[in-house]
Amino acid sequence: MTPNTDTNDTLFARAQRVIPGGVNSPVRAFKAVGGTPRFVKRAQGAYFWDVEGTRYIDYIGSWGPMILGHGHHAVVQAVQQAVLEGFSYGAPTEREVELAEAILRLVPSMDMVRLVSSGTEAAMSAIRLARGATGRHKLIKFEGCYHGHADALLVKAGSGLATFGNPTSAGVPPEVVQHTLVLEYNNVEQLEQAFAMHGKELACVIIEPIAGNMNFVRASVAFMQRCRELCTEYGALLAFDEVMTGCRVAPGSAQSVYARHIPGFEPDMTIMGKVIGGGMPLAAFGAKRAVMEQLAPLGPVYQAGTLSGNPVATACGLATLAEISKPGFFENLARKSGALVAGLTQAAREAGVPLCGDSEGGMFGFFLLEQLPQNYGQVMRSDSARFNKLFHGMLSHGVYFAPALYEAGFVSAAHSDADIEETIAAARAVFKTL
Ligand code: KE4
Repeated sequence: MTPNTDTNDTLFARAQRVIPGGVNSPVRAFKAVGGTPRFVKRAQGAYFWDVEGTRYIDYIGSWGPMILGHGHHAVVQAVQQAVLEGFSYGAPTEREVELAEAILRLVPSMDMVRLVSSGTEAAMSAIRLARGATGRHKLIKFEGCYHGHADALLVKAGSGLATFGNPTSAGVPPEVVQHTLVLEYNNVEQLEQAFAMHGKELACVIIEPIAGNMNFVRASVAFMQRCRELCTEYGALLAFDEVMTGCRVAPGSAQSVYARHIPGFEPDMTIMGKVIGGGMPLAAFGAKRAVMEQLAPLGPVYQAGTLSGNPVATACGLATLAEISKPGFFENLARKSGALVAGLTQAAREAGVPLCGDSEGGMFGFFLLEQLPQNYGQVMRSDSARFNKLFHGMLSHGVYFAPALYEAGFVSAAHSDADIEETIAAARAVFKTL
């Protein structure tokens, strides 16, 4: 076999001839940071190697799923065994029941769950279910939160609370987003006004409880408490999009973090993905039994999928959840994420670079700002040119952060203390060049 002479550049040029932008998901194209994306040849543990043989400490981990690190032996073994039994049946399997039971043990706010193949599909289906279960059409989302690319969710704020959303993407007819109201994250006053105006027409409020699509912005406890109270008062469903935070920030996901501050706190619906599939195409949405039984084949809300509950993906997810459920797993993960953020903050301070960060479990974020932002407008005050220089500086030191300042970072169980220290040492050198 001739040695692969492809470089990242030649592969990117070749890819762009046959795939739009050379990638199968836009953020991978490095458009926000410039330069050439790294084409992954293989990955193991906390690292991946690109086609040129360069090793990177991977803080993306497939945008969250790879919480154990790449190629965990127990997961590889489970997947290898599963494929020997068949790739896909289009018929029910015990493993789907086992995974559903495992998810419900971890996230007890749900009585039932439906498995699907992507976070987009899970969020889209959850919205339809909320609308079908309440008989209402309108929904609230928040600027800066991303819930996949279903038409009704590709929407930016209208001009004020009386006007509903405008499409953020070509190809989305205005009438599709006319029921979607976009509010400012963490803005209690706006939320209360919106409910006063539209509360009885609202099917749901969908929110990223820790917004990883704004890098890392927490909903304040006060804001989350008002979301819960107003949804209850007006009969709207509170839908937690935990595709990113699910089983990533805590075993019980972000909702268990809020329950520490708000006694008895529960959302009405939960949307999950990424970690529960362990890197294979698997996501889920769930709610209390009365809501979930509105779904086909029991109820009038239709939803379906050829590969839903795929036997290989469920094997991958089950093996992953078994590992994260072991004693000490999240304590160790949180310690490493915290050490990384603290080290980056200290290194930046030594170089006179404003940087603040936050972390929860195995998810972290940092901003080239003096203070942690509370909403999208504040996040976008970041100096993008300086961030891009930081990104490429770290890349040249073999550290792979998210190629966009509004994306979160992820630490896996495979990241060692030495990896964290190497990352901080690299940052110390790069901050001096900013
Ligand atoms: P997918 O359809 O990409 O599986 O999931 C959509 C989705 C839904 N909800 C949340 C909170 C999400 O973060 C996502 C997807 N996350 C992005 C990262 N920001 C995936 C990376 C990408 O788009 O390539």
